[in-house]
Amino acid sequence: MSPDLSVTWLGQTMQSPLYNASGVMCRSEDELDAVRGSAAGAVITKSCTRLPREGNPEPRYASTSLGSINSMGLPNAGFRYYLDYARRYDYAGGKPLFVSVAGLCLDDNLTMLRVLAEAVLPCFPEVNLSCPNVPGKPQLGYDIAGMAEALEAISEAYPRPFGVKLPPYFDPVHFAEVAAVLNRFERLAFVTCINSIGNGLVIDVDAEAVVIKPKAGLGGLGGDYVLPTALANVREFARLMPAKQVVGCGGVKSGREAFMHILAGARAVQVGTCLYEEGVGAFARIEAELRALMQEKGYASLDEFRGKLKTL
Ligand code: HRO
Repeated sequence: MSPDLSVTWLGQTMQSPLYNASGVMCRSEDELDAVRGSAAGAVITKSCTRLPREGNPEPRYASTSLGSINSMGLPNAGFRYYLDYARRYDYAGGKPLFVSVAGLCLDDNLTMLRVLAEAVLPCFPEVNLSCPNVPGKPQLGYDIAGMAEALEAISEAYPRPFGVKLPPYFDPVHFAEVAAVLNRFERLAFVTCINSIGNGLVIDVDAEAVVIKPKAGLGGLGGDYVLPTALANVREFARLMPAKQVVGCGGVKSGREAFMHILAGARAVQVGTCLYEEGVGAFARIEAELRALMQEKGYASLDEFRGKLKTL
């Protein structure tokens, strides 16, 4: 029998654990519909601000042999656009909808979350605490006290389950401090690990130049560069926050990386750089590869190996 890739969480069942990482194939209704119409198990919108934004000057995305660098700068159609999409969304179709919000200040996040709460829709907000690309705006996820204060206000503004998108952390002390803060918030149901590794620098040797225009070439790294860091964050947060769900994001380009994320403890898995490069056909391919790997290993369901990574 073919292995079952379904996953039940947040009171919903997804037929596949895979969906798009916020930022990829999710800025316009057409892109969102393309993800929904693909083999993806869910859909997430582009992180939105209260008002529409053009984002940073181009070129602002470049692919490299090891992944990608981006400094998009939050180009998005504005909160109302994604709210309207969420109002029209076919929830009965069995693909949960996540709405990513990335206000430029706490008040903007609270305003958007209050409106979303009043709309009483079955979608789930993912609050982006980790955009590395807005000049002059540091990532809130790296200010642990500031993040705790923000979460107090967010928990009040949004009375139903929500999630946060975290930046990558690189030190066990930070994993523990962040987990201790997040564990205090009962309605915080999931954390997505990780956003891009912020402010990397890719250099084109021939041109002796950077490859993207904003921030003198600094940008968030995705793809192969980030896989081990993503897995470390997934494993550590899954271990330190047993009452929360962890969504893995980073370096997934085949069934093998999807398997690794789930083995490290991920409930669901987002695909970013690979989706950008390959398009929505990536979901069916990665799912087929994950099924084949599970079959080879004798696993019939994701529950049989999720979080069961062995140590030596
Ligand atoms: O739009 C972006 O530049 C962007 C965002 Cl919001 C984010 O969260 N992560 C990223 O790599 N790029």
